[in-house]
Amino acid sequence: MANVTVIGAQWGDEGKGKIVDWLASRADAVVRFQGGHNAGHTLVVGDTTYKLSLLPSGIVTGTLSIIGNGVVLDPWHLKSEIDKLEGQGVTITADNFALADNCPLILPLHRDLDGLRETAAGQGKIGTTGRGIGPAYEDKVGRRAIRVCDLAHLDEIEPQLDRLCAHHDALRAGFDEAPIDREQLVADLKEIAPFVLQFAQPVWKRLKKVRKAGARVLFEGAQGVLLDVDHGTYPFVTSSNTVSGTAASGSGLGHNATGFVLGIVKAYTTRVGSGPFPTELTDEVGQGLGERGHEFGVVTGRKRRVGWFDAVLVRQTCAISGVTGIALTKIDVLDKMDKVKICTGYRIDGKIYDYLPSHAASQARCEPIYEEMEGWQESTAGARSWADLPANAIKYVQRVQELIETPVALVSTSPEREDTILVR
Ligand code: 2SA
Ligand code: MG
Repeated sequence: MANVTVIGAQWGDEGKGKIVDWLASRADAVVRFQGGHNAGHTLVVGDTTYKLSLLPSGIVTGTLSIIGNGVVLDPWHLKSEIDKLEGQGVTITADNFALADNCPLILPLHRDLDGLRETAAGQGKIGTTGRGIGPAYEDKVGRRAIRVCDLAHLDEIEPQLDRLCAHHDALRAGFDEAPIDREQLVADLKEIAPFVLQFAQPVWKRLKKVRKAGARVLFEGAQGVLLDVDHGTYPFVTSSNTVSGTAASGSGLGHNATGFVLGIVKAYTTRVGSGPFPTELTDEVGQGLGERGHEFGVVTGRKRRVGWFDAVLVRQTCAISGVTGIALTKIDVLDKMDKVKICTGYRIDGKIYDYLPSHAASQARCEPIYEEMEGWQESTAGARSWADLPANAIKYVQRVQELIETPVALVSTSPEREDTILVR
């Protein structure tokens, strides 16, 4: 196996955790390159379920795990996630975990601002995870972030704090919030600094060394391409680039490091948070899919919105992200349905589209055009070979592949590691 980059090709929650875990056992290093602790990756290994939202999935198997510079890091969350995993028997040391020293920090003031804005927006809210992701990225791009490396130099932090607080105090005043308590912030940072710094280093150097030794690197994307800040359903997106190219810039490697780009695609569609969703089902069919698929957010516990498979969107995200092949997940959730539908185009204001246009209000007016297929009454759950699948399920997979113009490389038939069909 050469390097592999795993990305979500829909709105996140495609089942990346399982596939990444499956691949991590064959990789020498696993790298997170964007997002923060807004990700929710569930790993089921034997009898144990691990829920990760920040650490790379390789951590569970002891594979070298790296958080790259493209991630925004909440240091207190890092500690609590590590403590929790250690409680489950996972060992985490500087030997198997490295953190980019140029990662921007998510501070309590970012979480405050995320919450204040969402509350103020009312019906118009984005439906964020409330973890301060957006405000932290704003400060990174606005050149006023405090980064991991600054934790080693807190005695020199005042000028940086001046810039940060000038910005945030003005914003907070607009919400009638008290200014930042600088002393408290510095005291909190001082307390957490030694814990974070034991893992901090220039990870681009570590990766360079690892690659020189011929290691296979697995890049673990979070969220999905439709949540990409450029290419997603803007403004209902997250604040990072979720496309495969970010694996390079978000870890300090050249674009040629990304290798095989594996897009994770759910056999139907889900979305958590607000924003357009052309194939959304608000009836009992959607209700059934949501229940059978256990569609609840890992981080926030929110109920996910559910709909039919949208081939238009996935064709677009595969193109945008240079997807080499897809892993089709949760096909068993479609078992025992009379008919299954696939969206093949949109009608917007009377005009037919074979892609999702950029304009937000037009996206919200998309009416899906469906193709209907016969369902299958047999169970696909736990199938481990192509021959285990019912004929109509095979037809469905083949039709998906044709419509998205990208080969299916894997089919996943349960959360279990081994319930995976290798197509090629
Ligand atoms: P944010 O918090 O600023 O990144 O939110 C902005 C939008 O991005 C969506 N988003 C997600 N969508 C799906 N899964 C995500 N991770 C968790 C999970 C979510 C959870 O895997 O279950 O537990 O709720 C994730 N993270 C961000 C978010 O819903 C907003 O639409
Ligand atoms: Mg998730």
